[in-house]
Amino acid sequence: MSVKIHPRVTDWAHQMKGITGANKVIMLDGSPAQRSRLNQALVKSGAFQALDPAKWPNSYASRSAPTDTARAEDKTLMVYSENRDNNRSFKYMSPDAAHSDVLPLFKNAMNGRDMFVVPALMGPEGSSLSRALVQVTDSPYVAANMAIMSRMGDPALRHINENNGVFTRGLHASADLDYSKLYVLHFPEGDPIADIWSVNSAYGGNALQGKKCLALRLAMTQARAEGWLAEHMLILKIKDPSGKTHYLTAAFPSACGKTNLAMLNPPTHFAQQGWEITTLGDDIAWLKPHSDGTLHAINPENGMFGVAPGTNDQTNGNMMDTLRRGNVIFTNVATTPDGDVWWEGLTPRPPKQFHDWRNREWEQIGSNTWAIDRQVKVEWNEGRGSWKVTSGEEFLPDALQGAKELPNAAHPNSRFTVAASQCPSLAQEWENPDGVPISLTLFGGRRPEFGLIPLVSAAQSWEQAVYMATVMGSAMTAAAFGAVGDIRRDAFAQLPFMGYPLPDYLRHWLSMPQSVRHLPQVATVNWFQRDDEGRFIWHGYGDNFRALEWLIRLGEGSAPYLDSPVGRLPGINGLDMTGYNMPEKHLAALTTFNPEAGWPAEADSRARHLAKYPDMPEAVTNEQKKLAGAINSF
Ligand code: OXD
Ligand code: MN
Repeated sequence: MSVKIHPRVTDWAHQMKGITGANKVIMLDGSPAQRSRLNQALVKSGAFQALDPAKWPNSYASRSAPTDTARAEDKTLMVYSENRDNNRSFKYMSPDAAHSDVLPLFKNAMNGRDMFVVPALMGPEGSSLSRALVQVTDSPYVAANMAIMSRMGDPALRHINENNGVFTRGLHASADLDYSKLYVLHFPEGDPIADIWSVNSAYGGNALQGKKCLALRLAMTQARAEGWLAEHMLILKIKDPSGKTHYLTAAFPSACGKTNLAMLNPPTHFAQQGWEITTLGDDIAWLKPHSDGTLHAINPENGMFGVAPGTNDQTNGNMMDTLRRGNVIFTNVATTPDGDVWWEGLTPRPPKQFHDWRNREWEQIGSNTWAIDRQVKVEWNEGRGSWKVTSGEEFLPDALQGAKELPNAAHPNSRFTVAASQCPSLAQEWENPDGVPISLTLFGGRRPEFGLIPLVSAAQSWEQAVYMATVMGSAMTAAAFGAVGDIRRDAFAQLPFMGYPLPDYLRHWLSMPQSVRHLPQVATVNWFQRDDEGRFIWHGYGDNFRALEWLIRLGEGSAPYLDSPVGRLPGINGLDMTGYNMPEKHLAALTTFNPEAGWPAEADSRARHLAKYPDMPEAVTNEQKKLAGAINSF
C-alpha cells in the first residue's frame, strides 16, 4: 500500500476487532488486484455468480436474504442525548438504549470471520466538500459494493492524512442477517464506539454507510452547522442550442425515476436543435454557497446503485450502456443458465429458463406460461409486464399467498451497482472539486390523481419553493418496507433520511437567501398522472425534457405561463410539444390548475401534515394559508 495509514484509522479498527471478535483485519486499498481477489472470494463462497463475460464483463449476480431487500426505515434511528423531535422527523434512540440494546449485537458478531476495513472518500479528491468514512464490515459483498460506490482506499487515506486524521467511523456487521435484530443507528453528536452502527442487514441503504447514513443523515447535520445542504438529489447538465450551460438538481423519493432523469435523452426534435444533456449524479448532491453567489453542487458518490426493474434501452439507454461496459454487481435480479440476467421490463419476453431472485427455477411450459419449481403456474402479461398465478398458489411463500404480492422474477427493488465513470453520458466536470453552479432545482413525487399535481409548476418565491418541497407527496414504492401505493408526504424526498428535526431543516433552507445571491429557480414536477383506467397520461422518460425546457425558457423570460395558487404553470400552450400528440384534455390536466380535481382535499391533507409539527416555520404555514384561501375562493 502506497499511502501511509493514519494511526487513528488503525487504532479504531483494532478497537472494532476487539468488540466484534473478528479473525483478521483486512485493509482495503481499492487496487484492481485486491478488488479482483475480493470478487473471486465471493464467487468461491457462492455469494457471487459470475456472469457471461461476453455479455457482462467482470460482472456478478448476488441474492440477498429474502428479508433483506430494502431500507428498513422502522429500524433506522438517530441517536441524540436529547429527544427533541418526538419521532416526527426521524426515529429516536437514546445513547443508553443504543449501548444496552444494540451494542451487544456487535459483540463477537464477527467470530470466525474477517473484518474488512473500508476507507471510503465521499466526494471528489481535493474538494473542500468531500468527507472520509472508514467503515469496518464482516461482509465482503458490502466491501465489494463500497469499492464501486465510493473512492475507496488510497484517495480516502490521503484525505484523512491531509485532514488531521478526521473521518466518520462506521461499524457494520451483517451478523446473522436477522431482520428482528436489524438496526441502523446514527450518532451526530459522536459516540465512543462509532458514528454509524448498522447490524443484521447487507442491503445498500442500510449497509453501504457512505450513502444514506453518511452522505445524507450525518452530512445534513454537519451541513446545517456549516451553512450548506446535503440533499437526496440527482445532478444534471443541460447545454442549450446557444451553447449556454444550465446545471440542475432534482429530488425524488426512492424508485421514482431519478436515475432515468439523470441520464435522460431529449426527444429527437430537441436533440436536432442542439440541446445536450449529460449526467453528474443520480442520487445525492452536496450544495454549498460559492463566492460567485450561486449554490455549487458535488456528487459525493462514485457509483450508481440503481433500481433494475423497468430499466431497458428505451427507458434508459445510457444506463444500459453503462452496465454493458461491465464491472457490475447485480443484486436480486433473475439469472439464466447461460450467465445472463433478467428483470421485469428488461425485454418484452422473459427468458425460457431462469432462476428468480429467490433462486427458484422457472421454466417456460406454454406460449405465455411458466412453471416455478414445477409447482406453481404463472402467466406472463406482456402488455402489463407482470405475472399472474394460475395454479399452485399454496406452494408460494406466505407473503405471496392470496396474490397480495406477485411472484416477480427480479425483486421489485433489485439493483445494480456500477461505477459512474462508465456512464457514456457523464459530464466531464462531474469530479470538479469546486462543484457546478445550480440554476434549477426540482422536487417530484408519484401523484397519480388526474388533473391534480401539475406536470411542472415553478415557485413564485423562495418561501413558496420551500413550502412546495415540504408538502411533496408520493405513492410508496418498493425501495422501503411499507404499503406500496399509499401516498405519503415526503418533504424534500428526505423523509427517510432526516438527520435532525424537519422544522429546523426548513429554517435552514429558508435562510439560504442570506448566503446565496443567485438562488436556483425551484419547481415541482409530477410525471405520474393517470386516467380513469389507470393508464399514465404522460410518456415520461425523454419527454420529461419538455418540462425542463419550459423551465429554462421561463427563467429567460421567453416562455408563456399562467400564474396560479399552486405556482407558475405552462398552460396548454407553454410546453414545446413538437412530435408528441396528446388529447387536449390530458394536456390541460397536466399544465393547468384544476381546483375540481381534488384540491380542497389535497389542501386539507397538507394542513393535517403540517400540523403534526408544532414548530413549523411561519413562512411555511403562511404559504399553506395562502393556498387554502385561494382554493376556497374558487
Ligand atoms: C436509494 C434509495 O437506494 O433512495 O437510493 O433507496
Ligand atoms: Mn436514493
